[in-house]
Amino acid sequence: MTTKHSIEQRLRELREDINQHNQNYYQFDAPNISDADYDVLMRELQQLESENSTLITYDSPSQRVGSTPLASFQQVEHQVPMLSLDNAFSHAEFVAFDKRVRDRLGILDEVEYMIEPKLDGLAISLLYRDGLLVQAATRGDGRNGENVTENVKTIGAIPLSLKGAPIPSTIEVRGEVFMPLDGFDKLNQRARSSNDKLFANPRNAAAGSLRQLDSRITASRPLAFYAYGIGLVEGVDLPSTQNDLFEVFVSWGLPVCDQVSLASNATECDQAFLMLLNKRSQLPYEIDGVVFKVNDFTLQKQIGFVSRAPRWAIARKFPAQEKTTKVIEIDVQVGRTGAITPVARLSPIFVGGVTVTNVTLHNEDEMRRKDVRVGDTVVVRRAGDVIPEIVSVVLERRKKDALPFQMPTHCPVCDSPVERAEGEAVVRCPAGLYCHAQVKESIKHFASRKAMDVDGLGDKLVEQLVANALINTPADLYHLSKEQLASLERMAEKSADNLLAALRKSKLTTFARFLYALGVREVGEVTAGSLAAHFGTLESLQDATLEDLEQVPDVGPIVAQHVVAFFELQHNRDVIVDLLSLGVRWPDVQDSAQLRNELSGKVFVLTGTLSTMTRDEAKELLQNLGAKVTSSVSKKTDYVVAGEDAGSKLTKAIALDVAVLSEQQLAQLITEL
Ligand code: D41
Repeated sequence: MTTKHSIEQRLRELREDINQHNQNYYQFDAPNISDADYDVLMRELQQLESENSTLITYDSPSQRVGSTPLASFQQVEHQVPMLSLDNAFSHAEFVAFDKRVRDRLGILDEVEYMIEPKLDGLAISLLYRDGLLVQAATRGDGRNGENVTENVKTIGAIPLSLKGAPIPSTIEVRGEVFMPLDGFDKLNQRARSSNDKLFANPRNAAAGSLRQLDSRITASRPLAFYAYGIGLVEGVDLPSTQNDLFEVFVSWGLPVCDQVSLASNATECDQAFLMLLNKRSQLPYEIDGVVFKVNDFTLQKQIGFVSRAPRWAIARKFPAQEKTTKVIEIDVQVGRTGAITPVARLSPIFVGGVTVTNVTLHNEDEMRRKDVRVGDTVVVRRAGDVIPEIVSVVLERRKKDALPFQMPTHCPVCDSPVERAEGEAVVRCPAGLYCHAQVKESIKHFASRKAMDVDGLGDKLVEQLVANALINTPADLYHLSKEQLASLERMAEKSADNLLAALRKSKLTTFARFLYALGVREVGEVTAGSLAAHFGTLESLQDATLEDLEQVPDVGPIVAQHVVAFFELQHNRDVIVDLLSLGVRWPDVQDSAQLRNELSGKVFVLTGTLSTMTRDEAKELLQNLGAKVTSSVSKKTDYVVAGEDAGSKLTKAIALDVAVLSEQQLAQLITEL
């Protein structure tokens, strides 16, 4: 007969076994059990627990499967702020860092550094009380993060309870949550086969996975974790170096990176950097640099930190990554303004954290300079968050019969003969809105976030709508019926309703947004804002002459010509009449001459939470009134608008004697204009 005692005994065994297997797998990368056998243990545990629910413990491995979705993440304050890392981009910058460290310490010769790969994931803080994981929070702004405990508990690499002795009564363990490359590839393969959106890189995948409100989704994502630091600690004496801290982490069952080392001086740091750079492509996870930390905690304390980063640590970033791959095809794309750009289709290549399959070659001149041909082996570069580019062709590997690329003489979409204006590098299809490609692109632009902001109208949908001849101009969007929408591929009634609601909502806009949405050549967001502020009404803009237009700040003769040419076209005037009759409208723009005296050119910084609008809305409002809105406070700032819970920006404003306005004072300032 099974007694309560024997059940407890078996539960304990199962939990210990499973925890040990988890540690073997995640920490030592040495599983000694098959996935199937692991599942058998897990199922037995779950079965026993479901029959004896009073015996479920907080840290049982069964608690990792995720639970019902949250409505939102709570904010949590970090007991000790999570600092960030300063960067060095060269050996010289690292040497300067080392010199600063030694100068501060008065050490003439050498300082020992701990060297850690810089994992490309998200920093996280784990709070253990009496050995139990009670809270996990993202870094946020370093002081307040989001409570992601439910999600973090699903990460197998993170122990739900610390083991060994002595265990601190309280400890915040800091480390990086990341997605190993094999897991990332599998996740994207899965996404591809179910036609879901692919993740751009492992970092985004890790961030997206951790930010799920439904922890069951997080549980299905292959996340991992390495510990590298601590916040608050109580009830235990810490070791005296960063290197020893790693050993203590391991003794508690926390995973740490095994590619760490010690260096006794700057020269050895440089060697270690080059070693890791070399190893980078063989590592099972993405790293984007190397972190150097003064190893001795006493020295760290002496050196201290500045507001957001310790002075005793630095991250040296890797240079831009380059890889070679093959050009499968060179297509040409027709943009919104008819510009025809060659696009190289590449054999997919993982470089600088993303898989690259298309690279635009901008224009014919660049194409000629680089002389990229179909079948060529090319060097692809991606630095940081920059758009990937083809650096050069590996000429030794060019096939003898490879032919130079020829720009088409006719538009690949509407077959009009292409044109190249004198002095311009770009070849264009002159057909304007008679060309389907340009229709599609201009409608996509019209609906985009900074234009009319039609939520949920993606590129694919616009393409379908144009291809099925349901729309031909931006105004046609507002003629669409629910039946028409619901008849499209991958559109159900609900999504049709949502889109119609989004379209209705988009009709109330601002004059500046409307102008930008029209897609006049050379009229970007900023110029649209200037035009709106200057002319105030559509009528006066439409009637403006070249001379009138050139009065506007940052409008030159070329922009002026494009504006005049746009409004001269009957087709454009018709579309505008159509849009207005369908209910597109905006509040009156205030008298511009008056505004120019009051707010124009004034520099605002918004901080904290506003109660009557979002910060983005406030920003738009101020910009429409001719003010500038920037993100950091300096002597050049005229006003800081401080909402609820304003933090460091407010402190800085006070320190610099910059005028601080409450939300109410801002409202008053605007109404008094
Ligand atoms: O691997 C990393 N991404 C990493 C990040 C690391 N190995 N060490 C780090 N150490 C720190 C300090 C020195 C401030 C404790 C870090 C980070 N910070 C960090 N990452 C993102 C914000 C801060």
